[in-house]
Amino acid sequence: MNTFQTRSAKIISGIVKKVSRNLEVVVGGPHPSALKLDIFNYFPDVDIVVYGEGEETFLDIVDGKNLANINGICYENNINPPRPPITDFAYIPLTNLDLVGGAAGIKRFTGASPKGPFPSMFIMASRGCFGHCTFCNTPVFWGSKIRTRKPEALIREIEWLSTKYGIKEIFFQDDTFNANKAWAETVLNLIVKKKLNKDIKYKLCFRANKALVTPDLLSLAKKANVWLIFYGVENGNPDMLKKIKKGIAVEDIERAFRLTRKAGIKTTASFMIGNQGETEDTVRESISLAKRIKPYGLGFSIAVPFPETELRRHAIENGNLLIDDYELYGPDKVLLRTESLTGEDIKKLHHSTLLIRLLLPSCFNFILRPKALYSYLSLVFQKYAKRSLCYNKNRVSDE
Ligand code: B12
Ligand code: SF4
Repeated sequence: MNTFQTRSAKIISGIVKKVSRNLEVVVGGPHPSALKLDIFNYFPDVDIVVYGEGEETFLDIVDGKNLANINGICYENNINPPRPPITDFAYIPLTNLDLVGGAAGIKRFTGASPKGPFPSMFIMASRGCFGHCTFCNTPVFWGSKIRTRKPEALIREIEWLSTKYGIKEIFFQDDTFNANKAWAETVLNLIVKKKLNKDIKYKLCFRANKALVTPDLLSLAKKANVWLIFYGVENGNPDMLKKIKKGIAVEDIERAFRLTRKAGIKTTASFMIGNQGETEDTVRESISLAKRIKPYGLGFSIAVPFPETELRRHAIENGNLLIDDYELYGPDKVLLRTESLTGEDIKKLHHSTLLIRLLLPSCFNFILRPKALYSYLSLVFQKYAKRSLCYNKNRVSDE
């Protein structure tokens, strides 16, 4: 479970226990991994927390091993020692997609936005990120050491997805595909060599660092049929980028977008609003940067104080945490204020960015899809709408 799934996970664990008190409820994922024993205070029906990577730990649990001897779990009042990070991914089998209905089941999933060719599927090719962004859960969970899978194994996975399930788009959902540039080049070169660039398109996430985004890498990505690259931009103000420890300068961002466009690859820019230190002016600078870099897709999300992040600690220390109860967390919820912005200010600024998205010429193609148009317009005018389209407590219980 992630943090936004707190309420649904609580409901589901309650249902399990209603079926039988003898069923063990195990939770894992980014949220329980951060909270560890604290999970038991929120979830009366959870028996075991798996923290960190779950592959080996969960096997030990279902094999019935004595809980005291299983690393990487919390139970009752105990936090067992952590499990060392997995370094050899070879023994992890491919996901059994037949369990979700095979090719027909995959077609029910329409792919992550911005949408490309269909059917679309994910591959996680590496784990970890060397970044230290204050708002991010990745350094907390996966650590800073990047562990990459073998390029040959990735090629086998792509071939399998293509031949068995007819996949036309693959989204490498690694946090930072170009963190290890040499490895990224090997993977892309192999895709070209094995002609897996003919019928399949790719999208991936890059960091905008000058050393990592080079014309050579981008032209290789284009050759491999990468059609879209996501960049975490976060803010257009240089001091804010330093405060959130992004490790990237505004010039690096502008350069990365310019080079990517020049290589013929589309871009998506993710910005944030409401990190500590944010002011109305810094939001304006973000909007100005968004216009300058002309992304194909653009997102402004409201900062979320995930557990164990520096953002959350800082907000608590400075009395800026507005909502503590994780059950109330969700996208588009204002959970923090800053020294100079109230929650209401942040909400208004966020609304103004939604309008900017509609007006950005480079986003027209992306936005002028009926579904996107409907959701953007609903959000922009939500304060006039009878029922908010935002994720909220009532909506979850309706579902
Ligand atoms: C890809 C991705 C997405 C994709 C997911 C597509 C998909 N169907 O797989 C999309 C784009 C849709 C997405 C959406 C969101 N995401 Co996301 N996403 C990721 C990303 C980059 C990779 C996830 C992944 O597959 N990891 C690989 C697998 C192997 O790891 P895993 O899922 O964590 O599982 C391992 C362990 O956690 C554990 N485990 C997990 N579950 C369980 C359960 C049990 C029982 C056990 C024993 C173990 C266990 O074992 C697994 C194997 O080791 C992560 C960042 C990251 N690097 O992990 C963020 C991340 C998970 N996302 C995050 C967030 C916040 C979101 C959104 C809420 C964003 C938003 N504002 O809307 C939404 C939530 C969607 C939802 N339904 O709730 C945060 C979660 C932080 C938190 N504390 O909650 C992360 C960590 C990003 C970050 N850096 O902060 N996301
Ligand atoms: S670069 Fe991305 S994944 Fe890495 S720490 Fe920063 S936000 Fe997280």
